[in-house]
Amino acid sequence: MIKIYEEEKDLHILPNTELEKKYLFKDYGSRISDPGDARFADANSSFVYRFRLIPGTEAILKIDIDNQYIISISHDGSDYETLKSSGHKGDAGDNREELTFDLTDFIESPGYVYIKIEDEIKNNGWGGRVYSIKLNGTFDATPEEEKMDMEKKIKRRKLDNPLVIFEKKFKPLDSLYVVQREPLNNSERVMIASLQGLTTDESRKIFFDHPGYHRWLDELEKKNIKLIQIENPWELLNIYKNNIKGYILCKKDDYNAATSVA
Ligand SMILES: [Ca+2]
Repeated sequence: MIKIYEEEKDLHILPNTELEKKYLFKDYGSRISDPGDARFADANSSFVYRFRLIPGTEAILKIDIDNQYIISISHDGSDYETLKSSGHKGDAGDNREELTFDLTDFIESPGYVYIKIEDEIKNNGWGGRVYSIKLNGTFDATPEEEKMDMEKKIKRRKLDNPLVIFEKKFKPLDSLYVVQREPLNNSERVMIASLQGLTTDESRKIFFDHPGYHRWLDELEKKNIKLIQIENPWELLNIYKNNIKGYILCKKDDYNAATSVA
């Protein structure tokens, strides 16, 4: 059982503060501007903020920024897509503005959002300069260790099959015992159905044949599955005796209860 810790937050991050340290995930050579009120990335430098939000909740990001910037976003810190490029070719920050981005549809499990700032034109200074980051949303406050366990579980599950959590491997089918359903009385039918349940892990299984099911047999024969006709259903008890640990004797009308108990 994984518990999700949620925390409503209206974050307001200013560069070069303790609060910023908490969310500044990677700093590849960015600098603090002279009055100390902004962080900028010139040439090939960049910086990345990381947040953990709850998927399916609303999240609004506001970035106060100027100069030549590219703002990009990622789920995992490696594949980024551009949120906005400044298109600014000039120098001094005459293009400063607070940009707003709705991240609601972007957040997906396990909830990480990476925001990267870099220089749009690498060879002329005046790289992207951030004055503040605001993020209003529902944050995932799950302790880091639990969060990592959860990610591992999700990754493992994705590797196998995104839809399968528990998987049972069956032996491939090579042949079938075919029992005609019509001649059997109810008790015999219950016995055969129970045997079918006990032999799901065998490579030779039991098929209950009646007119509506013939086409399945035709298909199986095409796939070279050997069909073995069984005249006397009691033979099967002998064949599969090693699969049977006991039996429940029931009256004619009690077999629903009896099979539940079994
Ligand atoms: Ca530049």
